Amino acid sequence: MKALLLIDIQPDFLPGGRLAVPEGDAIIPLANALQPYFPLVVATQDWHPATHQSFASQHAGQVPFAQIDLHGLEQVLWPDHCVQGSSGAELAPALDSSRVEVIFRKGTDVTIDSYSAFYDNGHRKSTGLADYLRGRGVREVYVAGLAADYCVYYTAKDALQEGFDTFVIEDATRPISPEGFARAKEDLRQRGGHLITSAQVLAAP
Ligand code: VGL
Ligand code: ZN
Repeated sequence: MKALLLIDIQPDFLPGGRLAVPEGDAIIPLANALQPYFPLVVATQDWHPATHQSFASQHAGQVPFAQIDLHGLEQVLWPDHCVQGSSGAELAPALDSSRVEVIFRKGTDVTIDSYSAFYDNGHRKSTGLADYLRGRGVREVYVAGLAADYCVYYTAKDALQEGFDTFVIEDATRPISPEGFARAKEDLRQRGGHLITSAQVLAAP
């Protein structure tokens, strides 16, 4: 049983959004075309309280994209984004959500960021996604969405660690940093992950 994970396809990560990923909107037609090929589609939302400590605005004298130590973890400081209940935090209106069975929200704890759809960045709290997928008989996880070098990468890494056969659909994601995504892909390959294209999924029997 295969599941498609649609990671953080939200207006704040699209061009014009508060943490825009270059060409992030280009993945939406693919995300829509891919869904009918999967018996289970799960979406995630980055879903931060307005005072989330990953926001540069919460640290005096800091600017977005600086790195700090946050309670013992390396943290990139971001522009305010995906604030709970704001329009930028909704699922992107162009994303077909009719087949999305469940939405997992992450990043809700004010003190810790959560790139992965499975765990916070300290691997302290589970979102319940792994058990949900296992409960549905899922063995193969396909990952698409934003951003390739952050939430898609960390989700794929945890999926591998949780024992799922893991595929990142390369043309259905876009990075914040191309160099960061190149490193992420190398790491995922070394961990046994697969990088594929949407055409390979759409051509499957
Ligand atoms: C993300 C940075 C901060 C992502 C979320 O969805 O990749 N990146 N929050
Ligand atoms: Zn975030």
